[in-house]
Amino acid sequence: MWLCEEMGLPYEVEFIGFPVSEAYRAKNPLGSVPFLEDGDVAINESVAMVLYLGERYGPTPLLPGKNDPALARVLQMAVFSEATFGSGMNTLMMAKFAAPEPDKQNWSVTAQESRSDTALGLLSKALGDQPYLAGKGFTIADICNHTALAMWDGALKKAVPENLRAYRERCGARAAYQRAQERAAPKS
Ligand SMILES: N[C@@H](CCC(=O)N[C@@H](CS)C(=O)NCC(=O)O)C(=O)O
Repeated sequence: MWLCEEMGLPYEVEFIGFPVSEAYRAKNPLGSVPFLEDGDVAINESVAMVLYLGERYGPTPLLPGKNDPALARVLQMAVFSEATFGSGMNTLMMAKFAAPEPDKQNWSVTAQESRSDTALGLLSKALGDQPYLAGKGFTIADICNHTALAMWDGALKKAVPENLRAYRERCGARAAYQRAQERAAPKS
């Protein structure tokens, strides 16, 4: 949704409840969100979705072209957001909100927290004192990492280094993000 807003692409949002319906599971056997349908395309995995949309409906400055030196960094950090930083987020949220009390800080949870914390350190280092992960320009890598970061310091209430706190605010202040938020969770 955020990328569609950034690129000015029209889109429709379908809200689903959990547990998901059989009809939804028939489309997406994982039963997870997000899920993208675009003509004959029907895919899960948020990073694949933003790369697909950027490529299919670009060019866009949010996804550097093949000769742009920023391309490798954008791909690296987009994949990192889910494959490394975001990969433990479901486990940590289930431990925090659903696990029985004695299991909330068991060995696996503590190990995952440590791995996520190491990933957070890499994210902070990759950003450094730049405004965005690939430098001055906002890209798909920022959409992906802002989302994982919002789970880390939002739902999980974990600490973040100062540069990432300011980065989260900077990304979240974008008009496109605000519009997507409004459509995802209308205030009225
Ligand atoms: N790697 C996937 C993660 C998808 C995911 O775990 N989504 C969560 C919500 S943020 C979900 O649907 N959880 C419920 C479930 O898996 O049953 C992506 O980036 O799209």
